[in-house]
Amino acid sequence: MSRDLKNKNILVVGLAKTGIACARFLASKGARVTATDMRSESALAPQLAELSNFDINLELEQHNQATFLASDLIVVSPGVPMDLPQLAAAQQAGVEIISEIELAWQFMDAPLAAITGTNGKTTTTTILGTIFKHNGYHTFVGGNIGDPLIEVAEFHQIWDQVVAEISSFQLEWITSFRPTVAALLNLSEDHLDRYPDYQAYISAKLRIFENQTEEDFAVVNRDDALAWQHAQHLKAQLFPFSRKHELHEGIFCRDGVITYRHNGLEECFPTAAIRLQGVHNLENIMAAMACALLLGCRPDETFETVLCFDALHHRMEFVRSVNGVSWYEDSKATNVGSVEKALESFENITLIAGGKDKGGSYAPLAALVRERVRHLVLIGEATERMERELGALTDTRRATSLEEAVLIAAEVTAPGGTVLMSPACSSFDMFKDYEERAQRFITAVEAL
Ligand code: UMA
Ligand code: ADP
Repeated sequence: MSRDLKNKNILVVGLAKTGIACARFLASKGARVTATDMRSESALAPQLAELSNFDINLELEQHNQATFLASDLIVVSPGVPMDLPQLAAAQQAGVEIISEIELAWQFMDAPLAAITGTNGKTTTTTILGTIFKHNGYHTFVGGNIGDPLIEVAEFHQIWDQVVAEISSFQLEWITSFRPTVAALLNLSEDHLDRYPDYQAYISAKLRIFENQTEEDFAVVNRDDALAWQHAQHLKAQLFPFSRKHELHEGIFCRDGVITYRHNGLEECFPTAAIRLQGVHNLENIMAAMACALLLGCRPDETFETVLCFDALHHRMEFVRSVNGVSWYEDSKATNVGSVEKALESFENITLIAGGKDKGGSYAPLAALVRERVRHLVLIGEATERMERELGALTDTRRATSLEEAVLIAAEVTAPGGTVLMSPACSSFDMFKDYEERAQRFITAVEAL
């Protein structure tokens, strides 16, 4: 599939990873490209260097309404909010507006497996990409996971399979984006600093199924009541995965065996030798296996990959043991849903949490905090609200830095306990990103 971009006036909004890749791609297709970003030339110096060989107009430190209105097409980066007034005006004037994944889709020839959900996207996307590669497919893995999806079309390669991690932000401006297999892992509150309410976030996520037809598949978590409820009226063939229900059509786990059933065919896989820990990872594995098998992978190679797969960094990762206390780092747990899974995985916990508040409720953690968290150490902007919602349930302390939180946790945790940094918040109040937060935690724990 492709469309003619030659001599079209195209505006790229946002000039970080996504915008740079889009501007490069559009210019290479002969479009007249303008790129706009609220940041200054000096702040964008590294990004602009990547565009030095391309003829691209820049409009920096502003979003000029006239440019939006004069464009034939606008391509929006995921980090740009949908309610930007210039976008509203352009939409009203009939200018075509798309997201970068929509542009990528319009230039993609390979089957597309797209993974969304509040948690587990990166893990599932990575497992699936690895399965495809192990099956001998030339595979592109990208999207929210890091490499913009448009790169699939940029480098003139012929791909056998494309695996995309898809966020709600990326789905906001799609028009025809149509995955051959789309997976919805779960739904819980997140990004309420961007969306007016939870329903708006859910609606954005569900758009992953919007353009699918009965030829396509929707892989959905049967055990997530909300996801399952929303999946009942999809056009695509529904292919559930479950840890709790036996399924006639779908993939499920019972008594240590994963069973895949499709069109009367059955394959069984014993789980005992799987290295990836945690019930949530079993869900990620089943979702990835369903996508792979539906897209033609061989069962043996598929499961071989699963058996060899280890946890990704910063997702419930063991750091070290000190004086009988185990220290775990789960910096990627930036919402309540992911912290729930971490708390379910341990007992006798000292929980280090907090950071930049995303506007959701912490109340869903209350029962687990009461039952399993002996000490709660809070950091960052969310401290007050977390203390209000959870502080009465356990011994709760405040720290002014992550390093201080580590020292407090070391002091209060008895041998046999677990210290878990699983913040339930994003990191941007105190750190560059979740990786820096993880590294600072690891350094502080190593220093104990
Ligand atoms: N900007 C404007 N005007 C605005 C808002 C932003 O000009 O009104 C500019 C900023 O100054 C900045 C640029 O837009 O220069 C930022 O664009 P971006 O946030 O889309 O950044 P990218 O580097 O292109 O990263 C995006 C995704 N970022 C977000 O969704 C916020 C990356 O996901 C993704 O890996 C990348 O595209 C490649 O696809 C990150 C993320 O945090 C990891 N995602 C969220 C999450 O996982 O929770 C959804
Ligand atoms: P995402 O890309 O959706 O943020 P990751 O795979 O990066 O997902 O994991 C983010 C956090 O969510 C980590 O703390 C991880 O332990 C947790 N997690 C992973 N898979 C799941 C799942 N299926 N359900 C709930 N939490 C999960």
